[in-house]
Amino acid sequence: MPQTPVSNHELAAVVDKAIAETPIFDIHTHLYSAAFGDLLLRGVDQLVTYHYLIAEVVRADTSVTPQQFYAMPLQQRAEHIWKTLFLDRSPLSEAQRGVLTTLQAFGLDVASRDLAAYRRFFAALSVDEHIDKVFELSGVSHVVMTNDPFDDAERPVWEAGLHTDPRFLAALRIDGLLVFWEQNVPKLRSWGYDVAPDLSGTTCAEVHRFLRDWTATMNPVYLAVSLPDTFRFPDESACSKLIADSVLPFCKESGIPFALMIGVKRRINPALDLAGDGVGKFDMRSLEYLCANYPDVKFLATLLSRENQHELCVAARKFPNLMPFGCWWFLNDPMTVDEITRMRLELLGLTAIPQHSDCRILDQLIYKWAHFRPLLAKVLVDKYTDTMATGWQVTEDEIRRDVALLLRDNFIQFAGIADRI
Ligand code: FIX
Ligand code: ZN
Repeated sequence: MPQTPVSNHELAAVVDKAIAETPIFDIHTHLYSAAFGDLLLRGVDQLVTYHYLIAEVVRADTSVTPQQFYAMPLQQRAEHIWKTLFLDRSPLSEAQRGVLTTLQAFGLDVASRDLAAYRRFFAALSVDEHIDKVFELSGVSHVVMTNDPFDDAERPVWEAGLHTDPRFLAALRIDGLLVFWEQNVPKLRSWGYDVAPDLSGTTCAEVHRFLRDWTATMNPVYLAVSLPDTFRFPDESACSKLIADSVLPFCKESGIPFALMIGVKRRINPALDLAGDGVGKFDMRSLEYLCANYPDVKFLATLLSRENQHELCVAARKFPNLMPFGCWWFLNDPMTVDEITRMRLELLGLTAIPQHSDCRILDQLIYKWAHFRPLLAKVLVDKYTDTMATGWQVTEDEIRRDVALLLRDNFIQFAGIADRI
């Protein structure tokens, strides 16, 4: 029975319903399954001390230096942020609002401003109850983790085969190879890989073997690296040579995508630690070179600079093996999410991945997606309205199909993991 076309009057409600009912596939987070123990951050004190809020609190109260802040125990840091950013002034920033959206979703009394009561609520949740509740409230079906073999706390969990939760998929993060090569050579050698700092001898073949070994252990849905705005390819750096001689041959051989996250200026203010990173505009020629010269490799890409977004869309129009994703970090704010999502739909149609959460704390899964849904809905209603103005008709099933492409199927198809979901 063919469906009746959606009227302009019905459109917004149909789009909202389709978005609300589509299980989201969150392709980049820093979350961990329960098997990883304390690596999984959760609860209101972690939520309130998110590094985005640390950057905001050191501006708001300069009487407390970053050093003094970081010397505080977690609860005291949370109380300082709660007072400074929520009580002494209204919480209007995206990260501040996110805390409140999350508390509201759990049914807590946000108007009470009672941090102690919020703590009691979260303290009563076991880790399994907490994970289940957050997946339920967030509407997310799967998250992709950020998994680092060089992390001494994480590696033993993999080696013991303890991770089994199918909602948490792995991404093999290789900053330890590409960004911190020289300092990790001793570790690689201690694990039996015959590598040398100058990449001589069997180094590149051994790095290829390392990638195969950790792929066998983690079964990652992609390889990922976060690269500075100054990243260039090809050049004479160890990073470039390892990409050319180990990573790309491995990705071609395995079919596993390579996710490039480019544009961070790490620790422009070292005193802020994780909160001290900045942003810089990247020269797109290197990404265009990679896509053009390695047509058999699938590249996921997210760029940190707002100024790079239009170039990324144009490049994606030229290279089917390039999949833009997310409104990353400093771009995950209503203004830039609207601008970038609209730009992608207008230049790429329904062939990009509009968002990822980058959550570091379990509970953020709720607010990152609760904030994104209405922004996506607004842009989609505008675009369907423009198309329908030509006389084109669209049904509810087609809108559901389109929304599923954006929130899950574009990634599942690009990564070739339909058989795992
Ligand atoms: O490189 C990355 O994965 C970045 O997302 C992180 O380093 C960053 O701290 C972050 O969490 C941004 O949202
Ligand atoms: Zn991240």
